[in-house]
Amino acid sequence: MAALTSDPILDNGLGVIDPDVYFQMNKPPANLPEFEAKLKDFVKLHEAKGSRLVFITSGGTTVPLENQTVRFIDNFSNGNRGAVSAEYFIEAGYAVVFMHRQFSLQPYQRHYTQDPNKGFLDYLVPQPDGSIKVDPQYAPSMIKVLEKYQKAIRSNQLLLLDFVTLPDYLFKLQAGTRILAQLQERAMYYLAAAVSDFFIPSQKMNEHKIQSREGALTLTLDQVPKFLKPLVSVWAAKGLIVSFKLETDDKLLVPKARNALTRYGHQVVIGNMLTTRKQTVTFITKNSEKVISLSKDQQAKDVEIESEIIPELVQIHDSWIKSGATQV
Ligand code: PAZ
Repeated sequence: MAALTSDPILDNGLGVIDPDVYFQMNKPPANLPEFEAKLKDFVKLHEAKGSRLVFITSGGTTVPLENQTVRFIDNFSNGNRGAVSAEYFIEAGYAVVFMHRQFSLQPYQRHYTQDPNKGFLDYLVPQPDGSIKVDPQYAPSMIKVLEKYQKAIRSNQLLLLDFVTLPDYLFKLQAGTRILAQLQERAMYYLAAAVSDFFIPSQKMNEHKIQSREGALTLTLDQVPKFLKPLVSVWAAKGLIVSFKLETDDKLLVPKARNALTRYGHQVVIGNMLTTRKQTVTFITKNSEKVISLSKDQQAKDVEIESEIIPELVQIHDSWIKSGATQV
């Protein structure tokens, strides 16, 4: 880690540091070499096979408040969007790198890990001979999920990689997108993780646990550098880049999504509102805007909106590979 001798280079006069400076000033996660090795093997395999690959980010980043972290800031995301999407991408024939917040929802497993009234053991029944079986009431649906999961694993279509903190995420995003860059247009980046916009640089953080005897706690957070900029223009320049934009004020959603597209120059922003994100999304490209909503009937049948998002993206990716353009 480079020593900080003066103010960091600011990229816009608003106090936001340049992404390169961020990487010089912060320590990479200890498991970055292992992350890179697994990803390189996976990419090599799929490069040889000619597969299309999608790099999904999923779940929320934590923002540590102390270097020896006891406390951190977190956000609401449980990784549902990413985990559901991964299943539909696999169904569409993609190899999926699933970079998720540790312990957030995972593809296939998610069907059995998010019921607040049921844990893993509640799906099992002990047998008189000492063995264990799946409770017959869950078996028919579980076997379908299990078969899909095992097929994805057997055919090497799914690589699970995790992150926890914001720096962990950022270093892995940079390393991961650079590794995938060799697949050029065949790679899609589906950035569904809820990444903090604010953080405390490690050199400004308390080393040890913040003490309550010091009274009320006032925090000053710096803005996280705009990583989409180098991702789009350098790290993954040839790939199809899909980012998500989450808002709570619907007046802001489309203007901010369009602003992100103009600012970073990537291909697709999918806008969603916090309260309706499972029913409605808005696809925004340079020349188009398209709302995808589940009908009442689809909602009653528990149709997942990702079953409509992913085919739409596959079409855009077809066009991106053929002509380097997105036509929706
Ligand atoms: O993980 P989840 O299913 O609970 O939520 C998904 C989501 C809302 C985090 C995602 O769709 C999204 O909008 N991600 C980008 C958030 C943002 O930084 O604007």
